[in-house]
Amino acid sequence: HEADAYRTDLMTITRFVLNEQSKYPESRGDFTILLSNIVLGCKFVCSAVNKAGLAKLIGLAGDTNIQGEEQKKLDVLSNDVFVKALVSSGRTSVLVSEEDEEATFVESSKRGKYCVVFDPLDGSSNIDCGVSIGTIFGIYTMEHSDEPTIEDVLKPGNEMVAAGYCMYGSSCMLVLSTGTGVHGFTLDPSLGEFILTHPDIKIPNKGNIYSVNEGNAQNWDGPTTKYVERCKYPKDGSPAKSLRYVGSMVADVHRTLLYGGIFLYPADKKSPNGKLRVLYEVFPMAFLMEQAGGQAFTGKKRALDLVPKKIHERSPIFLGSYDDVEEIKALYAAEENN
Ligand code: P6P
Repeated sequence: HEADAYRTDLMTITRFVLNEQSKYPESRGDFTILLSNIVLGCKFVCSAVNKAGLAKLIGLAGDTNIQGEEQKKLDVLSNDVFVKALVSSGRTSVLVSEEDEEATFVESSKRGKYCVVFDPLDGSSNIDCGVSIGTIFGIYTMEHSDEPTIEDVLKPGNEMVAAGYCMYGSSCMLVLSTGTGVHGFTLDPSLGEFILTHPDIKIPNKGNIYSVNEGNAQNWDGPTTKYVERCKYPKDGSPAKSLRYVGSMVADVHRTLLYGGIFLYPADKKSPNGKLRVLYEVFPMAFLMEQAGGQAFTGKKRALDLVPKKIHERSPIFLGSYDDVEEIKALYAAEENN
């Protein structure tokens, strides 16, 4: 019973996805195979990140190790692992990675019905100081059997069928949604399995944390400036919000998802489209936030309704607790009207 040291009804991520798949009798298990390859990539990166300090994996690209081999930076290594795992899964046709200028078109003999957009190691500038980093991914299905083209990944986020991230922190946690809620799985290194630890995550409707790089304050536009002012000096006598900013999107979004609050990467005078990338940072996190009962806004529209023109396009993003995002939407709407 519960008091046993070992729970015996281990719900691994694979079993969980197979349960989901059983709802679609016609499904041939393609998604399960795709996901198991994404999971393989996450396990590899988790192991490499945890060893990085010891194995000097964090060296800059161009260093050579004792075998005189070209020492790859961890994000380059992670990208190689994910691309190889996704291509060899035989379930993908187009891949977009933050690390690759151009999209990868899978050779016809290995093509499948999914297109995956991903950042293999987001926040990698934080590796050297041991701050949590992560992998972010989004999945589209290809609706045709012709030659794949770049149009197959230049789609609005509202056409994504699944999205998730894996955070490499004090524990390795994979947060996933296939469109029926958000579920968190923690890696048990002794089993090498991701175990369901956070079923059906829901973000609190309102939070008392705001998360933004205040260092950009001089460049913000009116609505963002007003909103952050309200967080710090509330007019209605409510307590001021806390500021929490890790500078690693996966860590900041994961905290927002579990504790509530709002994460902002606004446009500013220097970067009118903000900094975060639409396909593999904004869309997956917006997908998860909506599935968890929150929302994601670009300053102009619902983030998932953006239609990217380029694979590395950026967008401002405000995401998190439903009511908190409503407030900043009202400030942008008010500016529109005057
Ligand atoms: P800034 C990390 O480099 C990253 O891409 C995201 O993970 C993070 O949210 C953002 O940039 C931090 O940017 O300008 O605040 O350092």
